[in-house]
Amino acid sequence: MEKKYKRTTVTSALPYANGPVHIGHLAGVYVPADIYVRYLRLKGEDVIFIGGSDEHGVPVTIRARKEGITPQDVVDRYHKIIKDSFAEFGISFDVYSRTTSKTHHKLASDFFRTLYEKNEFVEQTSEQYYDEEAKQFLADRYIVGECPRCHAPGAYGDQCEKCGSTLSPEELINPVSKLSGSKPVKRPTKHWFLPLNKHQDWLKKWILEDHKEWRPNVYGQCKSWLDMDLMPRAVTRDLEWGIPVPVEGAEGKVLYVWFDAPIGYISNTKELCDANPEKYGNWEKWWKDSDTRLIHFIGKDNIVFHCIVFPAMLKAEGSYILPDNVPSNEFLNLEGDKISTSRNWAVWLNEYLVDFPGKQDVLRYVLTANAPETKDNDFTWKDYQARNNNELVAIYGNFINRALVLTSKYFDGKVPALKELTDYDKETLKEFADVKNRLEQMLDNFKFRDAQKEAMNLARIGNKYLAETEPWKLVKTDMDRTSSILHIALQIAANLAIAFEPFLPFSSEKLRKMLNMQTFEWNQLGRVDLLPEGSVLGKAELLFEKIEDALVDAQVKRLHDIKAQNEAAAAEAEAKEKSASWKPEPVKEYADFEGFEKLDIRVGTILECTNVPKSDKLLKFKIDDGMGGRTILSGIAKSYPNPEELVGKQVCFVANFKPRKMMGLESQGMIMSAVNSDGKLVVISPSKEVANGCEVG
Ligand code: B3M
Ligand code: ZN
Repeated sequence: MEKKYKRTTVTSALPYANGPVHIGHLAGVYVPADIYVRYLRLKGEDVIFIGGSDEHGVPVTIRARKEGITPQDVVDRYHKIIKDSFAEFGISFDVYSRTTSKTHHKLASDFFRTLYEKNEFVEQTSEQYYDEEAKQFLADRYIVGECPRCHAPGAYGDQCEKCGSTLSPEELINPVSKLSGSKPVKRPTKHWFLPLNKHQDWLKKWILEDHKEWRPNVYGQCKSWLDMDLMPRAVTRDLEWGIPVPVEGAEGKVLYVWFDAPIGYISNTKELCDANPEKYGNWEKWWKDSDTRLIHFIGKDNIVFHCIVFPAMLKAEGSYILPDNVPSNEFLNLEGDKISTSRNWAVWLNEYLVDFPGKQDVLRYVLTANAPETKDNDFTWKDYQARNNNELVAIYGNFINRALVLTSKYFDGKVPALKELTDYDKETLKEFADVKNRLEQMLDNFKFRDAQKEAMNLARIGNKYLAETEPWKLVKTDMDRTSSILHIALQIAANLAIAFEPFLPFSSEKLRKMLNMQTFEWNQLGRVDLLPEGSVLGKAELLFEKIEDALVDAQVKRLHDIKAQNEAAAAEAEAKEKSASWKPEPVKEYADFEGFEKLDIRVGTILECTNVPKSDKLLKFKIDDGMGGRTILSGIAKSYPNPEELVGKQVCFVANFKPRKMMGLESQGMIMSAVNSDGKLVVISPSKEVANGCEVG
């Protein structure tokens, strides 16, 4: 339902302050939110943009334990890094605060108490795992054990990272506490639950009937939840890090991070308004006035919390408005693989800024051009380079540069006069008449990808206009015509500065200065009298510069190296796992001596040992067998990455196997080896040197 509104509260998911942010965060949440907010601001609408760090929850405590520092140290470090990255990328929050703030602790605590006093919770005592050595209840992530589905060791109490199954700690086979390594025991503990089942009916109507306009991915996920029976959800935890549960009998318990985090949006609004009441007014109007529109920008893994759980909390409290839309993106992959913090498979914003200084807009552009609005999408460095060189530089930048340089050269840097319009001029300008409407259509519907494409189309029109009218040639013969052409080109440039502002704020600001534009409003879009004749332009600078191969090749190589490291680490872990659970094979049935005697086993010295071309399994051995020598092929290449290390060693081999051909080579026997506990093969040698060709028996 479209609603009439007076102001808009825009929130963007609060990132966990347990690591820096990467391009996936930017593409999924912060760039789209920022585009939207900048657009509304340009339109002169009343809007606030709320951000902040999510500083509670188990991941923070895990990181702290790993590094031997306090959770507060962890969040202090990453809050700063994240906040700085956002500022550098021009994410224009009105406030970026944190959930460890005093304001938030009080507000979240009061919120809980209100619901408690209104009887909106149900209390339930259940058995939970407890670590008797560490003397504390165990969060799901603190319990590991064998996965009940794929039987991999080391699965977490909430998820097996091997097979991806969602688990509960009770399902783990042989659970162990990560804190002390001891076996956890069950203990009763009381918690407060939000009975989502009580809210199911109105949620169903509110989303499935009244918000059919939500993005299909969001609507679809909500529907699959609402088609099932919703269950009460625990909103408290036995944990030390968090906001204490403010009721009696809740000692040692804190609010569940997903209960306090969305309230962080409200706390941060309050902090903003309290600090600057003249500008922002009372915080409550942003959250409790039915003339306010509330929009949450989030990633797809947060949909249920923002569309079902948080609205149920707000409704239960009673005085708040509900979100009008929750534009959620799908995921961005990197070079074909899922972005992963633990595997370091990411482009970290703080690192990007070091490697590509001043190129914030380029990344913003590429992430929007490729935004995962309706499905997961892929970021590749080649595409990044191509979009910069072929679009930003070759179209937008080239057009602006030509218009400004020609004006400076032939008209002394002053906007030349419009003398006369040709049909072609009129046709070109006509394309601009409707630009404002077209862009609004897209932006109002959160179609940022399409909107940016449309803006780039305008640049394309400008570029084509100059290419076809060729003012650099006309200047010799027809100064009047040149004057008109550049006048028009400059008006197009002014339009581009406005149209691109939400997407490429740094470049728009640069262009605004180059064009010496005083006013800068969305409403001016489509007008062709933005730069009056005679007005003096600023200095022409390049808006974008070409990105050379070396720069992106270095990034691809970095990722390549990370992948190789990850694969080596995984192989090592797998081998370790294999040896840990290894047991000798059961002994085979009795065999008779004659059977054994048929095999002719001898000792020989390895003279040469090399890889067989085009085979990753086979090694080729030249053996001194005391009888003139022989060649044997053996499938042990994976166990001996440096085959030359075997040269000079004696080995046992079966000498009387019928020769057979492999990869076009004849093998005369079989090298004997032991299969080790890690699956690797080890060749068998006599314990002291013996004569080549002697028998083993
Ligand atoms: N911190 C999860 C995340 O970063 C969570 C979002 C909270 S929004 C209130 O994906
Ligand atoms: Zn599993």
